[in-house]
Amino acid sequence: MNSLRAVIVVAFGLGLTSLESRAADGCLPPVGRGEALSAPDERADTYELDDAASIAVGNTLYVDDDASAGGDGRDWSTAFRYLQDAIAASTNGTTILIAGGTYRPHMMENGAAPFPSFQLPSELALSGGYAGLADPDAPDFRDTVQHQAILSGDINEDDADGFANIDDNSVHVVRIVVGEGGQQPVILDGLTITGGNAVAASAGGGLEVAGSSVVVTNCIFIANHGILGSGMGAFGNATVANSLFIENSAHARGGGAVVFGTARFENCTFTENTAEQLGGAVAGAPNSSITASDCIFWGNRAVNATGVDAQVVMDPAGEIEVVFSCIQDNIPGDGTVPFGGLAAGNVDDAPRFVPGPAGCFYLSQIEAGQFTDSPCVDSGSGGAPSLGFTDSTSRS
Ligand SMILES: [Ca+2]
Ligand SMILES: [Ca+2]
Ligand SMILES: [Ca+2]
Repeated sequence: MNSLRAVIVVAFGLGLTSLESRAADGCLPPVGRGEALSAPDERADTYELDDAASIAVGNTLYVDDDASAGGDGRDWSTAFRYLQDAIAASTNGTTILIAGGTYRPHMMENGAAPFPSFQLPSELALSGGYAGLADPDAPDFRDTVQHQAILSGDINEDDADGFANIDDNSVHVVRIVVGEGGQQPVILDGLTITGGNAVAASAGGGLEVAGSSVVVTNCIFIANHGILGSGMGAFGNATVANSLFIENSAHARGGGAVVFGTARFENCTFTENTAEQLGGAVAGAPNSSITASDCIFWGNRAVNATGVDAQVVMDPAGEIEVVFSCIQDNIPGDGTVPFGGLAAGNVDDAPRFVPGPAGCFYLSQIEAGQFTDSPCVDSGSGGAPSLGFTDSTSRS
């Protein structure tokens, strides 16, 4: 079946959000023929971008928060304990495999890290969700929900609900900087990024794309804060696929993301993000460019907006194209979305989220056992297999 996307992973054990309570508040009950939703091993946990960047073949380093001190990162059995040590040991083309666990940017083997952020130069790839030392017989087993790799800016481990105790947090949990090796993008795959507080720097609490470019797949941006673009601030070039932006909060615009450069979103879900002005989900700055396809922008809030601007807002001097996406506007269900002539294929009905293994972001679907189909089922730009979903899941 064709499908307007959906997302995989979610935040187990983050402590900053209650998925169970959200399910009770806003999630449709999983009615229907039993379990309904995809088992973890049925989820499409990879997403192939048409023009996905390939990085130069380099060495592989291993990180696991359960590792002993003094590892060299050359294998799971000698993994680095801290992600910062792996980044420091990386060269152009290094891929860093990250086992399930929580990683905070101030921690290094020999004292505090030089930056309270994970600063990533060009041509580096971070891949999370591996079993690592939790399963010595199969450390390469990967499931980004079961073995969630959390990059957290909550340095003092004291964050609480309502963005309490975040003054001490990382300004940017992850920063993409222009490296010496070239302009190949950084790749982030299968990570949960949380606890950034960019108020001191304005944008990009979770991820700041300060220069160069980034390709993000299968990631979750949750509970980041800032003035603009609390989940992601893209000053360079960002391609984000099959990822979830949830419960990020901005004082001004772009609770989920702000774009100053260029961003392309594919198969992403934005929900429960907030902004005190406009663009609860995404905001574009003057001269920026945003393309979104097969995305869901639903249930985000902006104090100064009641219509589609509460979800997505673009400066008049920028360019935006949102197609084959589900967007909440001021008149839901009338079949039109106020994005001018660019609104091809968009849906303005509620996506009917139901809970699944990763949280309440799955689409109600008869084929998956619910009584009704989400209006987003069979609404995507292409067939599920062409979007990388090859198994029969709630998203197919
Ligand atoms: Ca671990
Ligand atoms: Ca804190
Ligand atoms: Ca409408």
